[in-house]
Amino acid sequence: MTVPLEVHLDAGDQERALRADVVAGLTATPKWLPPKWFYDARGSELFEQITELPEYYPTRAERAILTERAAQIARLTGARTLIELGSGYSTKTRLLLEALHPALFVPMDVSPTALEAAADQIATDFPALPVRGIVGDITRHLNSLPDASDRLIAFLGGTIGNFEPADRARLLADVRRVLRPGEHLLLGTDLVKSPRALVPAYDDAAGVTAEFNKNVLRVLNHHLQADFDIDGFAHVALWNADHEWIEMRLRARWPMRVTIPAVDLVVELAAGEEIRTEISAKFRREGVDKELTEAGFALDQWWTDPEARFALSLAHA
Ligand code: AVJ
Repeated sequence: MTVPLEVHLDAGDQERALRADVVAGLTATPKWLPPKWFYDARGSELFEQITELPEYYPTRAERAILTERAAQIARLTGARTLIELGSGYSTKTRLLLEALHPALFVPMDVSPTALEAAADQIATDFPALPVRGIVGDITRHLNSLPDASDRLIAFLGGTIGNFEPADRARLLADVRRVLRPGEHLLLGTDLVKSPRALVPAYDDAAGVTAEFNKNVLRVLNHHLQADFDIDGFAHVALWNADHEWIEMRLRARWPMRVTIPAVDLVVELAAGEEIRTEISAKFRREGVDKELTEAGFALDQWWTDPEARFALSLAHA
């Protein structure tokens, strides 16, 4: 079954945003690129592979919590509309759909390929469920979410951790603003733990995360006619203990001059110089509670998996 997608991000829009980010990030010191550009068709597929790696525990831990709590979430929220932000392939969402039996499902993602696959599969498996897939950027298009009643917004996977604290505060406040008092947010957050467990989750033995990280350079080569030598970069994952986040970087193995014709830019990299491509913040209960409260939410429930690796928070507006 094919579900028509609502597109709030046309190709031109995306290219403009990519160009602006590339110019800002690659002319800065140190250099950086935002993680949302990982997720073209290949990047979304690589991320799906990551979720099945032995080292990458967050997806399994979150699924375990959802399996245990889905019925309770349905009872506590009484939600009739399920909105999922950064939905990707929506694999864990099925657990919520089965428990909630909502009148409407609204997945929103920047990746049209992942969204299309998810929306079509869910429409096939839940034939009575109206699905309204929205191709959009959660930092810009929350206003296009439907004004239905009794909404639950799910923001799963720990994707909130990809945003720096100030951007997180803005995003959570924006999510709060689209909800009416009494509507709910279900937020997935990865938790602070030993770097011995954290670092391998972002630097797996099979090298899938390394490929995922380097994929951002392929995206730049493809969309901006850049000439990054992909093999000239090494994948780096490290634990930043001060900020309590994982950082992924791409380290130039030798000096490079990269031309990016679409933005009329030449980027010089010294041997060993790094481009930061992602932060993935890890959380503690007090911090999540504080950030939710500051955004205007009230935390109702805090659930973790048995090993306390990952948490799901249920909050209301
Ligand atoms: C999809 C953003 C939750 O930060 O763990 C996985 C992305 N990056 N491996 C994460 C990711 C490297 C992932 N999120």
